[in-house]
Amino acid sequence: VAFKTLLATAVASAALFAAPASASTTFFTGFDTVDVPNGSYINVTEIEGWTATGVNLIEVQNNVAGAPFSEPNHVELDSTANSLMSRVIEAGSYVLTYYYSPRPGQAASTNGIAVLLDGFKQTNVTTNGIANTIWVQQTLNFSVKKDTVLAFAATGTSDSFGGYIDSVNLAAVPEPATWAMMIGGFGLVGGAMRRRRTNVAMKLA
Ligand SMILES: [Ca+2]
Ligand SMILES: [Ca+2]
Repeated sequence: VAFKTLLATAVASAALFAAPASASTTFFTGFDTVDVPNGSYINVTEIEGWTATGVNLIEVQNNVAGAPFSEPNHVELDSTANSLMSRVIEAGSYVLTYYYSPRPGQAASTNGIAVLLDGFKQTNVTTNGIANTIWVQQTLNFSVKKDTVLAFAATGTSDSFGGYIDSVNLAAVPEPATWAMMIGGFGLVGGAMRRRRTNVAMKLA
């Protein structure tokens, strides 16, 4: 194998590492860029790329009924009634992580938060609230083949008391085809390097 071929293969492998073959959406939203007075809350139609769908808004709380996961704010989706916030993501394979807490002092029957893809429920989490927030990380792995609406929605009793979310992160993972190409690329480089070492060893002998 010519060194130029080796180099080209190595560069191709590096390029695959740097940029997955297909476009994909990544973001982090901690809901901390909106000014909310400490000990208070506001209802908004949009925050950090998320948009409220329907008449019910997104409630942004700053230490008004429990502490956030990341200071100073977190979101409650049962604002005045069960609400939903969404955004469009590109085709790709993803790992979605977010922190969930029940609202302190409220029952599991009113604290649900669901994740939806194009309106189809993927997961739903709810627990009983205690004296303060109990933040637990949630993880969802999924793949979508086209532009898709990713949404969080309040579930359970619609009564202005609901589950909380904070520190939402969407990361892209390489498609299986990309992995196969990367592994193939490394195999070529590794094989060529082994052959080259063998040649050097033979010359030395
Ligand atoms: Ca936060
Ligand atoms: Ca509720």
